Order: sequence, then C-alpha cells, then structure tokens
Amino acid sequence: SNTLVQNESINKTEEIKDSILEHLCFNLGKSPRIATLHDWYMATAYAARERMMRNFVSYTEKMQNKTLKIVGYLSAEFLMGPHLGNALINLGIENETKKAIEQLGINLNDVLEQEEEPGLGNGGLGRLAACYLDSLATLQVPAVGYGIRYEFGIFDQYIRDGWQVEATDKWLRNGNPWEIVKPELNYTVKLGGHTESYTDDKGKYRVKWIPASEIKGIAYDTPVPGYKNGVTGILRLWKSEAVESFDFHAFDKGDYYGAVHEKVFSENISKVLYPNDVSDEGKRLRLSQQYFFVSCSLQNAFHILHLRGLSIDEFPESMTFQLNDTHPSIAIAEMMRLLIDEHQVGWEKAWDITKKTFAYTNHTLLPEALEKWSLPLFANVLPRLLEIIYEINSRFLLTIRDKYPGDEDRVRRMSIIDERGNKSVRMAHLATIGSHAINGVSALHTKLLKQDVLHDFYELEPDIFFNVTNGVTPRRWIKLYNPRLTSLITTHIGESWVNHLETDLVKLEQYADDPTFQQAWHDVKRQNKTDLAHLIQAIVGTKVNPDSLFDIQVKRIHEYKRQHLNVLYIAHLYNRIKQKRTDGITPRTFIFGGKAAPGYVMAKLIIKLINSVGETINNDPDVNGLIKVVFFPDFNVKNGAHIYKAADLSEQISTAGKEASGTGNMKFAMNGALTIGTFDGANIEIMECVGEENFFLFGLHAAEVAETKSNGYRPYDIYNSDEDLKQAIDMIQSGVFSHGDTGVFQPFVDTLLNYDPFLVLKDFRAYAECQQRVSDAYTNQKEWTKMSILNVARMGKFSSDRSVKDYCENIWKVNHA
Ligand code: 26M
Repeated sequence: SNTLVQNESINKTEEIKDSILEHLCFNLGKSPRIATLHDWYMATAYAARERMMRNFVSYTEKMQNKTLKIVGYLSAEFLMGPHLGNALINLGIENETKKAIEQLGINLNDVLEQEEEPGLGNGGLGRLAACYLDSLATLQVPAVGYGIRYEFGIFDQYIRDGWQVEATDKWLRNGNPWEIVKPELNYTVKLGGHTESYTDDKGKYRVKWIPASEIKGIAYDTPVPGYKNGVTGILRLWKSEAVESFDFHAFDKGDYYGAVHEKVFSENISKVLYPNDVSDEGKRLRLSQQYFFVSCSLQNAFHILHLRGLSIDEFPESMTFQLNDTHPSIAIAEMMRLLIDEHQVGWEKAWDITKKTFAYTNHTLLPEALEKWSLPLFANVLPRLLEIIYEINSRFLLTIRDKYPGDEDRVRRMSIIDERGNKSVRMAHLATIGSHAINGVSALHTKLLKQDVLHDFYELEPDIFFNVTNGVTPRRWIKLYNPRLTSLITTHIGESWVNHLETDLVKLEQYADDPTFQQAWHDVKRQNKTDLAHLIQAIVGTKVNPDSLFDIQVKRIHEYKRQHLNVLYIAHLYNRIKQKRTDGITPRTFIFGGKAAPGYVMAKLIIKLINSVGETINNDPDVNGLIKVVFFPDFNVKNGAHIYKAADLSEQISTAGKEASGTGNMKFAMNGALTIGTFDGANIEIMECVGEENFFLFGLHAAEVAETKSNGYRPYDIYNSDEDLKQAIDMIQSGVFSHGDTGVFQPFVDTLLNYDPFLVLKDFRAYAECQQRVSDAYTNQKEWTKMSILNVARMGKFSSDRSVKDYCENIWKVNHA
C-alpha cells in the first residue's frame, strides 16, 4: 500500500505540473521560457483555485438545501493574509506542488514570496474574522463572510529617520487570481435624500425613501478551503460602482462631466480601508461604507431565501448573522427597512424576525472606540434608517419605563440616542437591543462588559450574554508558518492535532522532560531565530545574535498596549550598562513591530522613540551587543510568518481591563514563546491553561486599575520615588536618544508624568522585576525549553475551531463536524 500512496503522489505531482503549465499558457499567455516569478505565482494560484472550485460548486449546491441554516459573518474587515501557501496546506498538496514547481526549475518559496497580501483589515478584529472563516470551512458549517472589497487596504509602513511614513497599499496592481467577480450578483443601495409617506392601495400608511444618489454593489467571491475535507467556503466582498441609470440621466442632459462625477463618487465608497483600529472619527464616508456592504449583504440574503424557496417567516431558521463589532450594526435597522418597506411585513413580526436573526460580538471596552454617529450626519446619509431607529428606540424605552417606573436616568443611559451635548446614535445600543445574543471575546472582557459598558442591558436580559474566547487557526499559525516545529510535533504525536488541537496537542506533555526531545525543540527555535536574524539583517540592516533572548512585541501601536512600558525598561537596562551594573543582564534582542494610525500623534512618537533608542543602543560600544533593539517595519500577516515562530518571549503588557482578548498572545504561545503579561484579556485564560509556573505574570488587576484612577492617581509621585524609573525617563527627556534634542520626546514625557492614562509608571516596578525573573529563567536553557514545550502542549483551547464550535452550539444553533 505504501507504493500505492507513492504512486498516487507521483500522479498528483504530474497533474499539478500540467495544471500550472496550462494556466501559464491559457491565462497568462506565457511560455515557461519567458515566464517571470510572478507569472509562476499566478499560474500556481490558478491551479490551486481550480481544485477549490470543484468543492466550491458542490458546496454551493449543498447550501440550496432548505434545512441547513447558513451563517452570515458580517465584518468591515477580513485580514486574510497571503492565500497560496494556506490553500496548498488546506488542500493537502503542499509537497506535490513543491515537487511540481521544482521539476519546472523554480523554488516554491520564491513563488510564495510573490504574493501581495490582501490587507483588508487593521489588526486583531480583521484577522479574527479570517481565522473564523478557516475554521467554519474546516468544521463544514455553511457560511458566508460578507465584507468590503477595498481597493486600498491598510497602508504600507516605511520608516524614514525613525518616523513612520505611510504609502498606499496597491494590492490589486498585479491582478488578484483568487477572486471571481459575479457581475450578475449586484444590488442597488440608496444614500441621502429624504422620505415621503403615502397610503398604499390597501389603505396602509407607508414610507418611501427618495435617495439623493444610488450606488451599485458587485459581488467578488473568494473561495476559502477547509482543512483536507473537500469543503470550500465563501468570502463575498462588495465593490461599489455607479448605477448606469444615473449616467444615462446625466447624458440625456448632455452632461458628460456630471456622469463621470457620479461614477467617481460611487466608486469612492469601497476605495479605502480606514486605518484606525480604535478611535472613531465619525466620518460620512465610513458610515456610507458600513451601510453599503450591509445593505448588499442583506439583499443577497433575501435573494438566497427566495432561491431556497423559503418564506419570510423562515428567515431566522434559514440564516443567522453575526455582527463583528458595531461596524455592521446598521444591519439591524436595514433588516427592518427591507422587511417593512420592501416586503410589506408588519412591525411586530419584522422585529421578531430581526432579533432572532442577529447576534453581536463586542471587541472593545475603550470609550473612545465605541461607535457613535452624530445625529445630523446620520439623518443626512440615512434618513429612512434614522426614522426606523427612532421607532425601535421609542418602543424599547416604553418597555424600560414599564419595567423600571420612574427611573428616567436609566432610560437616558439605555437610549440608542445619546441626548447629552451633540446628539448621537450609539451603535452598541442598537446592536445589543436588536440581537438575541451578545458576547465578549475573553472571560475577563465578558465579565467587564456585563459589569460596566452594557450593565443595564445585562440586568434587563442576563441570559442573552455569552462569552466566546477568541482563537486562531493552527493551520496558518503553526502548520504553514512553523514547518520545523510542525514536523517535530507530528513525528511524535501524529498529525491529527492540526484539526483537533484541543484534544490532541496535549500528547506532547509526555516529552517535556525528554532530553533528546528538548534538544530537538531547542534546535527548532534556534533555527527559526537564525532565519529571523537574517531577515532583520536584510531589511533593517541590524546584526542580531540568535543566541540572545528574542523578546518580541508586535501589534498595533497604542498607548493602552504600552509599547512604551517596554521602552522604559530598555532605557533602564541601558542605564545600568552605562553605569557598569551589568550583573544579571541576559543578552536580549528586543523586537518591535506594528502600525500607528496616521492621525495618532502619540503612537507615531512611540515608533520614533523605539527607533531612537535602538539607534543609540545598537551603536554604543559600551553595550557591546549585550542588548539590541529593532523595529521591524510593515508588520502584517506575511511578515508574521517569520516573527512568531522565532520568539522566546511574547510581550502582552496592556493595562489590565483594556485589551479585550488579544490573539497575538495565542500565536506566540502556540509557537513556543513564553509570555510576559498582565491580568488582561485572554492572557488570564492562557495562564490558566499553561500553568502559572510557565507564565510570567505581573502588574495590577483590572479592579486595581479602576481603584487607582478613582483615588486620584499621581504619576509624578511614582517618578520621584523610583530611582531606576526616574533615570530612564530623564534619559529620554535629556536627549540621550535624540542627539541632545530635548524637544522631540517632550510631549511623551509630559503625558507620562502628568496624566499617564494607562498606568505605565504604576506598573513599571512590577514589570522590571518580572523581566529580571525572565532573564534568570533564560539562563537555564533546559528548564526554559521544558516550559516552552508545556506552553505549546497546553494551548489547544485557543484554536479558532473551539471558538467557532462555541458560536455554533451556544449562539447560532447550527451543526458542525
Ligand atoms: C472604527 C471607526 C472608524 C475606523 C475604524 C474603526 C475600527 C476598526 C477596527 C475600530 C476598531 C477596530 O478593531 C478593533 C480591534 O481590532 N479590536 C481587537 O479585537 C480583537 C479580536 O477580538 C481582540 O483580540 C483585541 O483585544 C481587540 O483590541
């Protein structure tokens, strides 16, 4: 049978080679002799896509089955990462494709390197959506991911003179072989204008929306392969275009420029991803984007309902929608509009259907991140939807007044409309009131959600609150991006762990004390670090030592994530080195990566600070390479391939209560990094799983953070009472890292000393002490390796397969494999 398997593999290799050559000729019009590496990438991508499409067609067919509930995952972001490597893994053809490509005289890694990733997301929230699509397909859940086909994704980051510089992400410039445009799948979306009431032929009061403009959304489908199961799911992204009729109207009047203007306006809607991952600027175009993709998606859902031969009443059994944060929450009002205005359903029944259909995931507690739209703006862009929201609100507030007579303060707190100051629409309230399930993304986050941000709603309906702790896909984050570790694990426990992480990875525990296994484990990490060291040398030009401790913090730059706490510790170490107090300092390489929102001045200053500290330390002969500091530019999914697998230490040091979950923390730990982290988000659950003795925990609890602040926190007092901290801050202020310039980091120092909103100073001492424990632990390499093995063995819970099963069982009530 072994030869049979071998023959099969040889046949497959031949088949793939033929397919690549065919696509090279017929789709790219090239012969192998003149084909560029990019041509080979395109041809290989088409060959992989072809294999997925067979499954895609049969799966789409299966979705016509009326009795299967389809999950619609509504998200303004899908941060998919490069497709090709992942497709080969999930199709189970990575070895054969490597051979096929080699036989054509090309190296597969060079081909993979050609792919420009679709960066259609900012960070955690967008990447979570991508991991969930992988798990949905792997668990054979009928699902569609609905979003926006941004022409420009998250900006490319460059570093010039230490500062972040942004460049447009032209990801479509060389074509996108993964999408299939469906011009016949298009819907019209109204914007602006006003409403008019009228009486219909049955004498009923009705409302008509007369829009100022109309745009068309076109479906672009990307197949999403399940892991070796013959299933292909769908990512359906909408691109905006002009409605032809508007062009004709302008042409009739002989207004050529007017017609073109219409086209430009329409195409603007899906032009660019907003690069903010926290603070909301309340921009008209952003609201239009949200409404645009939600309206297209819901109209598509009604279309599918019709194709399946089902009635409107059967909507909730036919489809369920998950709202990925409030960005798509206008869907609640749009669903009501479609039911009432377009399908003549009465209010009560429409509301019943809507509530049964939607569920809402909250991803943040930060007040500046809770979406609010100014009332005048909302009325101007979506007049009919605002009327519907008013009606939802007034009916809802009636039930509140009924349940809590005389409690007008509660009514004000719970209202969808914030009446204080400039009136606004609170999207989290709309999402909560219109959903049958609300969830947070880690145990702590859900607890705080119930306690603070949505407390009144929790009191009203405690049973509709759930926790679903986030997870990440082991296919991409271990098997694809850490092949050495994958083969070591698979040699010892077989390969079932790839789609049964929760039950099977734990089999590694038996090898934790095995010296041969420990050596092999250590060698894998060492080789991964060497790879990263070469990449850093090539990209940044800094030479780093693979035998030093690789201490990595990669994530969006934000004050609540406290990259500057890390920097203060580095400044402190430098100070010790300059004072010849080097005892206890373990050789370390500090690696940072992450983008700052273009308008977030403090985040950009933190990037400059990291680079300045790095320049000073890396070039100081007194340091003699004992510590190094590197800023890895343009952190994204593609670069993540080289970073997570090379980490010894994962920095998860947000102010307790601020990081809803974190998912990078999971990617690091399941690739053998130990974590230095606060009592925040999923860190707590990771620590519970891997064991306190295998985790470096420090700092305040969420409750202590709140307490410290309410007691009148004075950061200046801490600065004055901690000599190490004082010296670290003074160095930054006095220009040690800025060629004597005392002005550049002044805003940074001022904020810390006078406000320090995220308690950096308060946690500094605990952090420094914890970092010393890390350094001491790293000197015992055998013990460290054992802790690393146990971390990986016990991370099974954090597979996105487990998260998606939780959603299926508790929220969507759908079956899964
Ligand atoms: C809002 C308004 C305008 C423009 C952009 C936004 C916006 C975009 C993305 C706001 C927030 C966005 O994402 C927030 C996010 O990524 N949250 C993270 O979600 C992860 C997945 O649940 C969690 O692991 C992180 O803790 C949480 O910060």
